[in-house]
Amino acid sequence: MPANVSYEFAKSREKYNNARTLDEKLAALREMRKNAPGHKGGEHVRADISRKIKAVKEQMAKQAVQRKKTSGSKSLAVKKDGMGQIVLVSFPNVGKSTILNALTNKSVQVADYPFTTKKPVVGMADFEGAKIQLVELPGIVKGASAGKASGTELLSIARNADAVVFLFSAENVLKEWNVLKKEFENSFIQINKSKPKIKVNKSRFKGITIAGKKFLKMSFEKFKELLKSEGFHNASVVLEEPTTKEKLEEVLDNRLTYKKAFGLIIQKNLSPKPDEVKKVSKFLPLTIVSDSDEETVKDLKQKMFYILNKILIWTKKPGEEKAVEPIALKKGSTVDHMAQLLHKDFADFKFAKIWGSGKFAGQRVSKDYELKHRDIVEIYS
Ligand SMILES: Nc1nc2c(ncn2[C@@H]2O[C@H](COP(=O)(O)OP(=O)(O)OP(=O)(O)O)[C@@H](O)[C@H]2O)c(=O)[nH]1
Ligand SMILES: [Mg+2]
Repeated sequence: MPANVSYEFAKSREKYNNARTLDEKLAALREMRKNAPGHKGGEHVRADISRKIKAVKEQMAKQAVQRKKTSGSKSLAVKKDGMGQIVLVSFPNVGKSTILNALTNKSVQVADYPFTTKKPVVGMADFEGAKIQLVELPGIVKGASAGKASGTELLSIARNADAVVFLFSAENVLKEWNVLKKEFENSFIQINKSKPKIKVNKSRFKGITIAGKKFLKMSFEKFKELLKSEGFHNASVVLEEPTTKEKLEEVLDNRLTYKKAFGLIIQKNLSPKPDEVKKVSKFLPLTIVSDSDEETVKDLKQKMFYILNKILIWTKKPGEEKAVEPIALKKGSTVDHMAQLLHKDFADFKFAKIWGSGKFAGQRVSKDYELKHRDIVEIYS
């Protein structure tokens, strides 16, 4: 029987099982250690956590050595920079370079023929003093996911990005979307879909445990069978939404990745057909662009910032002006998250003062205060 563990422990274990990097793993393990059952029966749990921490640290050391050896080797992903990476995706000759140039200080060649851009091009767009990284991918065509026109490489860059902006020719919105949609689906990139709130984690305890059983929309026997067929003989499962067979299969398919996206209809001569716009906007919010003027640029940056799901915060020292450059945090971050990110010396700070979202300027707030976009924060350690 599994040991009786707290909700906090289960949550941190879930973080551990979902951690993608060694850093994330280590952080989650430390949290698990904090929340581990303190009673005598919890001894083996605590010992196991310690073993895992040791192993992760060893892996980190190995990786550091490996990185040194292989630095310089090519990767398909474009190295991330700024607060988030957004890929510009379209058929050839739609208007990606025009948008990239308008939003960044790039001057990529723009021309009225397909495949003007032959390699991914990176530019940084300024947003309120922070930077959004834009990557123009060379045109994507039908068959890209099977390798046509370097499609596999291009789609793997999209896969690694934080969000996607699709561009469409006004006269062919629906046709182009149908092709791009298919190529992304074939590459297991889910556009504007949310990952089901179902967590399946391998467990070192025997059997299958389930939290949130009221959400199970199939027999427990079927459920176990499906898990076993995917190699989960011992697992702990947390359900936070109605769980059908299809949803569970989706969660067990680790090829899938989820991206937020919006679409731009580039209007040159013809206007888009309203029925096509209506159909495509079921999948993507769409905006018509006919000119890269100042107002359009401002609006596009705002939309890009919005899909990155971040907030910008400025730090400040007592009696001084706010910092020039903001820091970007995930929406929903607290003062504590910010302090952890800034410096280890701030890890045990006493309190903070907030200008912006507080009730009044310089309001004293606690560690778990949720920051809002454009807040200015002073930390007292
Ligand atoms: N009228 C008008 N023409 C545009 C607009 N955006 C792009 N174009 C024209 O469309 C053509 C292609 O533009 P690019 O920006 O090179 O398109 P691209 O998607 O980068 O093209 P490839 O790199 O070849 O895939 C050029 O002739 C542009 O001048 C726009 O907003 N309005
Ligand atoms: Mg181009």
